[in-house]
Amino acid sequence: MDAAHAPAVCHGHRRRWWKEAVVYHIWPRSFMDADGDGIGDLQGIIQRLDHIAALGVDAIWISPHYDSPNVDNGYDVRDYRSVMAEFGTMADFDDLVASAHARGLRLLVDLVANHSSDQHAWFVESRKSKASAYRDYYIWHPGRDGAPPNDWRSFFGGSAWSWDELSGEYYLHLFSPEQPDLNWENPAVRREIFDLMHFWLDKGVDGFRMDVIPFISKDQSFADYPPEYRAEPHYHHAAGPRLHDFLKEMRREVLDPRDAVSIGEALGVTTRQAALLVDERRGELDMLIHFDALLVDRGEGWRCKPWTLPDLKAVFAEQDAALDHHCWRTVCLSNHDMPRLVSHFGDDDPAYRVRSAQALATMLLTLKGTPLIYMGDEIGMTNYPFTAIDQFEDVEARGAWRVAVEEGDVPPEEFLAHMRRTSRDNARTPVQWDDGPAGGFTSGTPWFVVHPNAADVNVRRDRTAPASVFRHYAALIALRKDALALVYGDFTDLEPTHPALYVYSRRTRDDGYLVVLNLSREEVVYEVPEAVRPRAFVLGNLEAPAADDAPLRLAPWEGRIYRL
Ligand code: TEU
Repeated sequence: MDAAHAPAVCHGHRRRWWKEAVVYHIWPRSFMDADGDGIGDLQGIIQRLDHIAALGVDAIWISPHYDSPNVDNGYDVRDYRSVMAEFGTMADFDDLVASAHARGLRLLVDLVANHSSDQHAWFVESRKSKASAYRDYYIWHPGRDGAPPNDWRSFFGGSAWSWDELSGEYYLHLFSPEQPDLNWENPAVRREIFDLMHFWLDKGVDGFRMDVIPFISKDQSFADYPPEYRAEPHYHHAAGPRLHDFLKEMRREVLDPRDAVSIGEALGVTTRQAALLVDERRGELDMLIHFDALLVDRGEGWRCKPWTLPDLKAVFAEQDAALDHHCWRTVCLSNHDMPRLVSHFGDDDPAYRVRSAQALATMLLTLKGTPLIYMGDEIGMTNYPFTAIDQFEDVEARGAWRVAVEEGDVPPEEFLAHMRRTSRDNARTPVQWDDGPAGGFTSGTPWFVVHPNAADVNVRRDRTAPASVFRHYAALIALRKDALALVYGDFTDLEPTHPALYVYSRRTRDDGYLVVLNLSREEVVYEVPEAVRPRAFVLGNLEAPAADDAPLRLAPWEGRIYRL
């Protein structure tokens, strides 16, 4: 059916392109280097657009491409209207938009609007004096009794307030001191942000991924954390009093008039609050990047904690209960802040790496929501074997080390054991394109370590291997294109407590699929419940099962999709 005649509603959901889309996320610094300086760039992305298009995805989101001193790799923006020099020029950006669109790929950019760089002209002016016209662009406070105004902590270690010697006040930074928080209470700041969004929409971008957007509204009493939030302050920061007003204004001023899609990064948003942010009748955001699944094995800060498959399944079940047909969501199992997908939820032992990456791909592309694929996961790239703190590049890792090991009493070995599993740097090693020097990422010296397994795990090899992660992604995406039930169908978890299997159905009134995933190293025998007797096997990561395969006999990390 052609789109013009397609019904505008499917199974109770308003049909929108971004609900049916699959999004590919690029962290430009480590994607592909075209000019040999060792740093990924926009021309590198253009060179590899055919790889992305071959996956069958519909849109690309690029992490920040703006001019930045790179204290936090681009999430500290110095100039919102220019391109980071290492990544190229504005002409390269225009080229990227045109080249992506020519392949039917939409382009989303990252909006980092909770904070800027301390080198942004606004902050440079703001800190000059209390009388500066830009003073109220940021959040200044005289402090209380010679100490910071409250107990708020930076996500990167230490107090969230820094004393500014020159102008004699504290300023707020929920992230590093080089990332001062913008003051959204000031209408001029909101105007600036909306204007720069128009600037990029004028360039042809199709929407935004919005960095820590729930943090933009601050409790103006600047009181200490309420006791119940002290251990998990992100829940406090994400519940500011004017958040919904600010988002509605942004929607009115920018997103609706330009028909731009919005994906809010939602650290600290509870599942119940999520519904308020994405209910389409309220006019705020289109969808969120939810953290409960990503953090299912995370203790405080950099610590990991044990998790079970039922814990993970409970997250998706809870989301499903909270988000009705007026709401939409993403499925995000990895990104530039998280460990590698196969190392996190799969099994990166060479014996199971490919198969478990394929099983997880099946989950990512058949759960309910718009799937976000993080670069490199489509070939099953793995965590890096870090052994010492000086191998880490990330401001978060270094800040955590300072607080835990240098100023605290955590033994270095304990810190490193956790960090190997949780560090953001795992996802930031260069994409491995082939088995040549630097994994084919650059002809120069790569800015960051290349994984030692690049000779085995690389795009060229994976795409032609008998068992390919890439081809499995492509097959799943192709299946999804023709299967509205996998997009809009009801989600039902059939075995919420099973320790190894994830079994769920996706059903509309007249169509349906059954997904059976063995997320373990053991073979599992499974009797499918009467109510969901599958009619036909559709897709799996192993040989098609025999027709009389009942009960199902699932090999380690086997994933199958059946038609109901
Ligand atoms: O991330 C916010 C965020 O969720 C992280 O602090 C995350 O919880 C942590 O890194 C997990 O280890 C966004 C960006 O995605 C991140 O790259 C930036 O550093 C951060 O905001 C500040 O802009």
